[in-house]
Formats: sequence, C-alpha cells, structure tokens
Amino acid sequence: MEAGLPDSVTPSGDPRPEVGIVHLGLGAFARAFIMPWLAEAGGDWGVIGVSLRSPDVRDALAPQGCVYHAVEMTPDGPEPRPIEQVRDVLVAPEDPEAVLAAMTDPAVRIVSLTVTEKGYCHDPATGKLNSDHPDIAHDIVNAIPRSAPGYLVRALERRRKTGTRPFTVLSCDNLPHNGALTRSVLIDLAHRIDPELARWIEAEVACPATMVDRIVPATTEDDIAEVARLTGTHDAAPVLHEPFRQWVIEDAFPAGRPALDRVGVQMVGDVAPFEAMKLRMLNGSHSSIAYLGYLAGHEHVSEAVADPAIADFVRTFWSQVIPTLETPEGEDLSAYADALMERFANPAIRHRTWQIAMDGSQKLPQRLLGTLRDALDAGRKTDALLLPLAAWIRYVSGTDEAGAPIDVRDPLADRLREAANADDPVGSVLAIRDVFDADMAARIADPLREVHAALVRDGARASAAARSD
Ligand code: CS2
Repeated sequence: MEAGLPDSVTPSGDPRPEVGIVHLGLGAFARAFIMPWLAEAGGDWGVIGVSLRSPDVRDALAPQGCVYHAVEMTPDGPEPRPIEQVRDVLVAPEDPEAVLAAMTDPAVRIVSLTVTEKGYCHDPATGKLNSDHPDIAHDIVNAIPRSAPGYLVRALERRRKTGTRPFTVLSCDNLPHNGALTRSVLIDLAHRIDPELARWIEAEVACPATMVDRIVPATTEDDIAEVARLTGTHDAAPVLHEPFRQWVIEDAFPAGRPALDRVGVQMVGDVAPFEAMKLRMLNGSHSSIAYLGYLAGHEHVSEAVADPAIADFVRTFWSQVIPTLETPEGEDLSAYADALMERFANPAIRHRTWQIAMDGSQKLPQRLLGTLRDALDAGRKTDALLLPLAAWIRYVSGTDEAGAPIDVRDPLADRLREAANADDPVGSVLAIRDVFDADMAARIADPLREVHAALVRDGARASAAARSD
C-alpha cells in the first residue's frame, strides 16, 4: 500500500452468518438495501454474491474480506455502517461451475436477484422470455449457462437430479409482477431444455413478488475518497444511499426465510398495489426527470427538481398517474408524492439523470406505458404522460439540444437511434414491437407526434413548463 493511504477496512472478527442465500448481481443497490436488511434480520442467511459479468465488485470486496460500508446520507450528515453479510463473491464467467455448485448447496434456500430489467432476457412489451436473446439461445443448448435465468434453471436442474429441495427465487428488480415474470421466464426456458424439468419447476419452485425501494446512485471515486475521510479506512466498494427504504414481499417461502418481518419489511399477501404505486409514481417520474432533466441540462435529479419547470411538471405527471392506481393498504398516494419530491430534492444524493436514463426500452413499459393505457381506457388526460415518452425519443436520437452527442446506453440503442433520426421519429420508434404493442402504438401515435414536435421546437424545459397545471 502507498504511504499515506489508510489501511483497508477489515472484518470485525465477530461471528458471521452461515451461507443461506446466493445473490445474483451484487451491485450498489443490493449492497445498500438487501444486505443491511438481511444483517438486521439475523440468522444464518449469509450471502454468496455472484457477478454475472465483470470481476470489479469481487476485486474490490475480496481483499477486504467482503466487508464494506453502507453510508446513509442523512440530513445531519453521512452515517457509515460496516456490513458483513456477504461471505464470498464469485465471478460467473471465470468459474461458472463454482456458481452452480453454490446454487446447488442444500444450505442455500433462497436465490435472490438484482440483475436489472434486461437481466431477465424477456421481451419488455409482453414479459415473455426472449428466445432470440443470444444468451438464452446459448443457455438452451449448454449446461454451463451465461444468463441469470440460465443459472437458475441449470441449478434447479441439478437440485432436481440430486433430490435436493429447490430454492425460492426472489426477484428484487423493478419489473411488473416480478415474481410471476421470473417464474414464466424460468418455466419457458426450462421447457426448451427439458419439459419434465419445466413441470417440476412449475410445481415446486416459489417466486414471491417484491417491491423494493431505496435510491442508491452508482458509487464514484469521490465517494470512495469521502468514505476514507469519514472512516479512516480505505473501502474500495462503499455504497451511499438515502435514509428511506421500503421492502414489500409476498410471503411465500416454502424453504424458509429470514425474519425480515421483525425488522420492518412488509410481508403481505398481494404486492401488486405497492408495486404499481412505486413503479408508476417513483420510477415513472424518475425516468421523466431523467429525460427531461438531461435535455434541460441538469446533471443530477436534485438539480432537476430544483428547477421549477421540472418540479411543477412532475407534480402534474403524478396527478395523471394517481387516478390509475389502487391505494395500497396503509399508504396515502398524495402524501407518497410529497415524500417522493422531498427524496428527489435531497442534495446529498448525487443521482445522475444519465444513470436513470439508461435502458429506457426495458424500463418504460412498466413505468409509463401501463399508466398510459389505463388513462386512455378511462378517457382521462394523458398529455403529461406523453411528454416523458417524447423526451425519451428525443434523448435516444443521440444528440442533445445544444447539438452535443449523448452517450445512450440501451440494449436497443442502435435501433432506437436510427428510428429516432428517421423522417417520422415517433412513428418509427412506435414501430419497435419489443417495446410497444401495435394497439398502444396506434392509440398514441398522433398525440405523441404533436408533443414530440413541440418538444423539438421549444426544448425540454419550455415543454415541461407548458404541460404543467
Ligand atoms: C431508478 C431506480 O435507475 C433507475 O432507473 O429509477 O434505480 C430507482 O432509484 C430505484 O428504483 C429506487 O427504489
């Protein structure tokens, strides 16, 4: 270690939990949300984290005994807390056999996932497995998989063969009906491998639905330096998060579960109303702020909502979302909206609009298109729902309002760029069936063309101001 740098964070030496969970996708969100909550719940639910692609998280965590800081950014300042829940990190492409072995261990009773929307290899418009996905095509014919669904199905296949009870699959991604979606993707993939396996999964494997919520921006080099100053130790993998958190889980764990209900997690019969509230209100407005805010020149969410044009628009947006929702038990939707605005305005959370703008093709169906369909069906106003969609089409064209290039990250980036630069950008983007079904495309084409034309002419900020009540 270079002179002058603090020593690395190390485990406290206190007993650590035995492994009971394998977690696929050990990104910032999992480290700031799932791991602290599991640590509080106690019991032998230690975690083997799996990176499906890059070794970065393992390279950062392994030398420090898999301990890291979760730093709560409170109004009174940052509060770092060491988290010791992760016992090991595996990198799937380096050692797929080790990952499958961990997932086949009878002590592992849950496999949880935060692999982002695109990690499910589904078709966003229908929620069904995308069998043309290259990783899925590979996983159908290879016992050593590449995709998250592939690892789950191949590990379940091994458990079935050895007479080991299946694990419960816990999706913690922002997808609609994430439990049912995961289940359908797994059964479909298994069916293409071995119909008997598909039937066994259908009968034996639980995939409870969840709603997860905590804002956790990607960690930056500045954050790492700040955590070193705060704690006096070097931590290569800290996570900075807001104080708020909410986890609602369908209580369906035939193989057992951590005592999460004792530490504030809501274990319920039906997650759907919570999930719709969160996806449509929080994530829907987040994506709106991302596209409009980025185009209006705002780097972070907190700066975007400090701009009255954007903040007023977001309130109008919520007023068009709320009538499409059923109020979940114990919630008040207008209080929820007020609390969201406060969370977004937190200047200690440096959440880039560019980060949220990523993968729009995978996010917008559940964040915006369902809302739009319900509002259209009910004959309600939709102009504030169309503007973010127009802003997305403008964004994926790859050039901002000042003519500078935009680094668009999306699995469909090339197709989107081409469509958004065609003579009829709206018609061309709406023709992408992975995202829009034909009925939705036909219903919104004309009003969306109008909103998009005004956005291109007047700019994002003026368009947001013009669409606010
Ligand atoms: C965000 C979410 O990046 C995004 O798309 O909208 O990650 C959001 O911060 C979380 O869902 C909050 O719970």
